[in-house]
Amino acid sequence: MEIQLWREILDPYSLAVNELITKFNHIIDEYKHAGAYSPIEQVTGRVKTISSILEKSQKKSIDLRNFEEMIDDIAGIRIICQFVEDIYKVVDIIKNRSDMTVTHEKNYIENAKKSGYRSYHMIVIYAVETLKGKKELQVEIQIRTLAMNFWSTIEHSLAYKYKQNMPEEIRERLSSAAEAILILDREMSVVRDEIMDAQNSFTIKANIVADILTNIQNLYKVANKQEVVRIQDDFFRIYQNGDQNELAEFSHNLDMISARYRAQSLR
Ligand code: 0O2
Repeated sequence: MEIQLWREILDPYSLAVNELITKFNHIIDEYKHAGAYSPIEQVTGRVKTISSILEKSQKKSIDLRNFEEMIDDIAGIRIICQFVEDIYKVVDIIKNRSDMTVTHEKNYIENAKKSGYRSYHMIVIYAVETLKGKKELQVEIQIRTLAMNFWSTIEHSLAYKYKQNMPEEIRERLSSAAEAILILDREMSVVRDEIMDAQNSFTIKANIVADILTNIQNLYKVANKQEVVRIQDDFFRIYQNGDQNELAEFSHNLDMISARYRAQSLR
């Protein structure tokens, strides 16, 4: 097949990957703006290379005329979570979306692969709009924790290096590293609530501070300078005390002062 033809076939997959990365990043933003903990930590994506498609087709005896149907991970999205519990939340989010339909699921977390690989895989049908019209594509979404991702990245490069001939010693080490990763994920789950509380209050505080700073900045344009300097000093004092409730109350009062100035400027 000519390179130009490959490009035409693979272009919509690039579009799907880009759109989905944007959409999943938007979910992270929505959680952040609501001051809530996001079950998604990071999103990446890729389109399989032509050589990798050819390699997989050969390995699985796939007729190249049917490769789009037979290879379900031409477009791949990887979602990284902090905790195992988050993975199932992301699975639910994906199942409830109206812009993709789940066709297959593989839970390699409950049923780890022989290699020790753990991850949750979903194949979804996702539609993109091209100049030739709507095209429905298969996209593989891999969802895993930071720890699982660490292991699988290392295993993937070693498996690539050794192909079928991975030395037994390395295989054993990888297997015990997979055990360690499993224990690490379990430990993390135990302290999850505490970690989430800390992260939540950090995000809420950061949002309050951002609101206060925006208000003070706007007040400089309309209010008496001395009053703004006094407000700013009050803010620094409260900020240094570190009390979140006091900061929230200060932010609320500042909102009212700003509203008063806005009303005055409209008169
Ligand atoms: P790449 O280079 O990541 O794209 P199946 O026919 O269902 O048994 P299939 O179609 O390969 O096998 O599906 P599966 O098992 O769900 O694996 C799909 C992808 O999961 C792989 O894509 C890998 O990305 C990842 N994966 C699966 N098993 C392992 C493993 O043991 N170690 C690591 N590191 N990753 C794994 P590709 O096309 O193999 O590779």
